[in-house]
Amino acid sequence: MAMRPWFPDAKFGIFIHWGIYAVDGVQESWSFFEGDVPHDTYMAQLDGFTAARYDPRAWAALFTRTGARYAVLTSRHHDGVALWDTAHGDLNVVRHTPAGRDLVAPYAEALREQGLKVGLYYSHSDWNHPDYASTRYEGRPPEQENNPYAEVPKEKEDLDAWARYLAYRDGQVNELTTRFCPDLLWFDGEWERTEEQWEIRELARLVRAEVPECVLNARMLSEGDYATPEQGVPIEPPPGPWELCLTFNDSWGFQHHDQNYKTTTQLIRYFTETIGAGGNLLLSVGPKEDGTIPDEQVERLEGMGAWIARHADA
Ligand code: FUL
Repeated sequence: MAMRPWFPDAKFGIFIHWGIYAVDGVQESWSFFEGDVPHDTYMAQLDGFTAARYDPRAWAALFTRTGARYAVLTSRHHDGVALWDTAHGDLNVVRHTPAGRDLVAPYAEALREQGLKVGLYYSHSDWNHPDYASTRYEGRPPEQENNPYAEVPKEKEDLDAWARYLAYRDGQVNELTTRFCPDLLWFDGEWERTEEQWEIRELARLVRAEVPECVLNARMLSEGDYATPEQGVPIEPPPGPWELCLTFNDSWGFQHHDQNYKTTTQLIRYFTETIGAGGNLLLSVGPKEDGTIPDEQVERLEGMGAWIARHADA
């Protein structure tokens, strides 16, 4: 499929890692998966997620001032907590957090009002879903004990559970496409199964039937439109369209203890190096649980925006 023309020219997008992990400021999903935080403690963050000062119009205005042309919000990370009132599965912020409302629709509306393209991140994998056997399947070879990137072999899969899981995932993706009409879907978590197990072709068909113009990242495997290197400009840029995703500090989401911020100048250098090599930069903000973006990130975005505005016509 031909790449949508807006994407390779977009140059700058904002990633938004927002979820219950912002409550305690722990790593998104991985903190419980890797045992840094007990599962109960991680899930107890549901009670502290308020979205009390969530103002997506202010987000969109900020992103526009920075020169960004699109944003990508984590609608559901590997922890399985959906930010919208999904009818598939029980785990979402509407039912289980004080936020108590759909956070995706106002985001999509606010971005569109300001002419920004609407991207949604969605993880194929859900480490909290009862039908999702994570990589910790029984009989796993010892050398793969701590390797989250290992694929689950076909013979280890409970096929009924897997069919239910895929129906759940497809149901959620269908809600995302029909309700929010994303311009871009940023899939993730694909490394845990094969393309065939994920039924990627069928999923792409489902997406394309609703939003034929939607750009898909390469974590949709062979159906993806562009490559997604992380955290550094590749020495050899990928052959087709690509996008570098990058953190301000060392965290995708909000982690108050992480003050290892790149300077505005360093971020501008990432930006120029990326676009000079033909990619887009997708820089990840980590809003707090109340929906406000940390000052350190706002300041840097404003600084980048001023630089981009000065050089836009150069
Ligand atoms: C990865 C995820 O596992 C990280 O948590 C983060 O969302 C990054 C952008 O993609 O695959």
